[in-house]
Amino acid sequence: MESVRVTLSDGKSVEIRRGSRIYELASLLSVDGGIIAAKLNGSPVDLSRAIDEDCSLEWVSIDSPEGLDVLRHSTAHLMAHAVQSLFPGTQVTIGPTIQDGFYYDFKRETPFTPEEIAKIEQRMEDLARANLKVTREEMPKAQAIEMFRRMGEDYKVSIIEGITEDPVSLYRQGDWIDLCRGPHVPSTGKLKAFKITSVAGAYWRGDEKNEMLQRIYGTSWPTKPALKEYLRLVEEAKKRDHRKLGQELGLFMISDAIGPGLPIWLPKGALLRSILERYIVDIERSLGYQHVNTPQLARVDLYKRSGHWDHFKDNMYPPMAFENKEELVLRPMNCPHHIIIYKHELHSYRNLPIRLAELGTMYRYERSGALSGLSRVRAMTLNDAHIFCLPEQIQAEAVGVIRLIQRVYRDFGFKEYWYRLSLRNPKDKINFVDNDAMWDTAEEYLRQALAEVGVPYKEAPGEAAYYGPKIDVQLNDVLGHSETLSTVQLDFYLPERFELEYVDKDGQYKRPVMIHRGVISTMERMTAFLIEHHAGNFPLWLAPVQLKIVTVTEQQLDYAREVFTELKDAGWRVELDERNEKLGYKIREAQLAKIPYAIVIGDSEVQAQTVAPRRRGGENLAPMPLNDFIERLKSEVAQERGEA
Ligand code: TSB
Ligand code: ZN
Repeated sequence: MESVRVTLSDGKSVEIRRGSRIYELASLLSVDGGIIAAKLNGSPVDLSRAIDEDCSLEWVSIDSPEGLDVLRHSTAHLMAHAVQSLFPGTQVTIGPTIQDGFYYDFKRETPFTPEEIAKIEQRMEDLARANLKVTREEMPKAQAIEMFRRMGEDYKVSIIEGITEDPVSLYRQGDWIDLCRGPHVPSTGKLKAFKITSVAGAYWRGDEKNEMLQRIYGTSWPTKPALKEYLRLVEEAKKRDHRKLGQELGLFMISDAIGPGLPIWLPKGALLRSILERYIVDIERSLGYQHVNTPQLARVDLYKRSGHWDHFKDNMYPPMAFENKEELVLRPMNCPHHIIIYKHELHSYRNLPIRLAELGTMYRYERSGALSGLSRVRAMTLNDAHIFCLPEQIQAEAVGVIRLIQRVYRDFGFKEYWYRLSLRNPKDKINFVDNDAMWDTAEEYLRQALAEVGVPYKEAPGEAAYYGPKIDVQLNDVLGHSETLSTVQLDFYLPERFELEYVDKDGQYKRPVMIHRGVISTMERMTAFLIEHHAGNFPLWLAPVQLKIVTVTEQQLDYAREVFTELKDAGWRVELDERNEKLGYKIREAQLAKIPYAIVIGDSEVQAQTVAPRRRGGENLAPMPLNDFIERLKSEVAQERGEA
């Protein structure tokens, strides 16, 4: 018997008969049942793949990211199978996986009705229960084109014509077949917990000039309880969605008249934003940052010199030409502007570090499909700073920024977040500047800083900025998807490009290092996150309207106005509801607006010169003199801000 050697990911190796299937090896080694695919020499393959030569092999379990991808893609096939068996004449196009699920686009004249969707789900259940074997086959490209043409699948024909592979691989389950790279589950019975989540129109190849297709979205999980939990979280996320709450609370809007990704801050949102801005600017001043203001446009040459033009162009708006032919771009980052400020003067080692901060507005081209409310926009203002320092100051500066981030998060009420050390992809010399020694040094500094703060972190190759590695601070949303808010980036590259200098002790000119950092992130992303994190119930210190005074009748308005003025003069953000409406109605409105306190005033409060506060959640506090209430409010803010 001829045998081959398989090296497993734990370093052990086994000999098996040449031509054995991977599932045979799995049962030989009695690896557990949660395996749905494998990686053969690093490439994902089906369990039915034959092992023909010495190789390395890694198991892919159903609940790993790769396993879930296989599961979900197989569920997309199951759905397409169901659709075509129910609605002959419907053509298939593409069906990729997405976060937590998949979709499949179908060519069909009319949209699927809810009844049809229910039927599709039922048919999917039936096909899964039938436990059809899923098999892979290869076919010369020309033959595959011929086959799909005969089947009337024009889109598949055009897809195959567009790929270079020959032969192509196909997957068959029962009487249904699709072009696919795979891998897939061994049989449809592995698909146990799925649901169609929505339907939408989508253009073929995403192009508005093309015909409209019917897209069906679905989700798929290894077990029924996992599916149930996911659906529960989706409902929770919908309630907290910042786009919905932002509208209801009058915080921001997006208008087609102005453009996608260009948010408009309404009065209450603008108020919230200015609270964030003042908060962070005050702290930064106390920490030795100097604030500057620089233009949002600059000569394109500035961005050519910085390397943005080469490495970040996809995110930049094209240059605007002027009468005198000078070309200007909207800045996608603020760094080059701060660098020009640094270069404006000669610096001695004694002046460093120099910390230049700006609420810097910048513009990035983001794909329209990636835009989302305030969390991913095209016009944004970053709580930015660039620290120019000596090499021996790097660690202390980076640690200082991490500590600042921790303080801000505490004040915002964020308890769960994690650190990501974002590294280059060493093989990619295009998206990351080509200088291995520089990257190694910079990465090491950031590791040291993380070690000094003593926090755990995850490494993420390929997530660095083009100019250097970063420590990104990641926050999870309700669905467990993480997003970067704060970032600390170490940069040896831009100082080189712009020939930055300082005069050292020995009188020599030397190169400073730059740390780019954003603490609050962009005002846009932070606001989106704050809304979702607190489900619109902002902490007292952040709430755009903190207090709302409501009277039982108009009789108490004179006293209510006195209370209003006193609170306002003491710096509280307070509103007075002067309308002649029922008390219950006014209180309910204050509650819907998620205002932390309603201050109720009736005859007894006027007589006793007190106020009767009612918390957002419904709890009534005993009436008390206004000054006592103000003291309470102050200590509540102090507690929220960790100052108590
Ligand atoms: C920190 N030059 C650095 C700066 O000095 C910089 O711009 N870094 S960045 O590209 O990572 O952006 C900083 C932060 O802006 C990100 O961490 C992210 O929180 C936020 N951000 C990036 N793109 C968008 C966007 N399209 N919409 C909203 N916020 C964004
Ligand atoms: Zn920067």
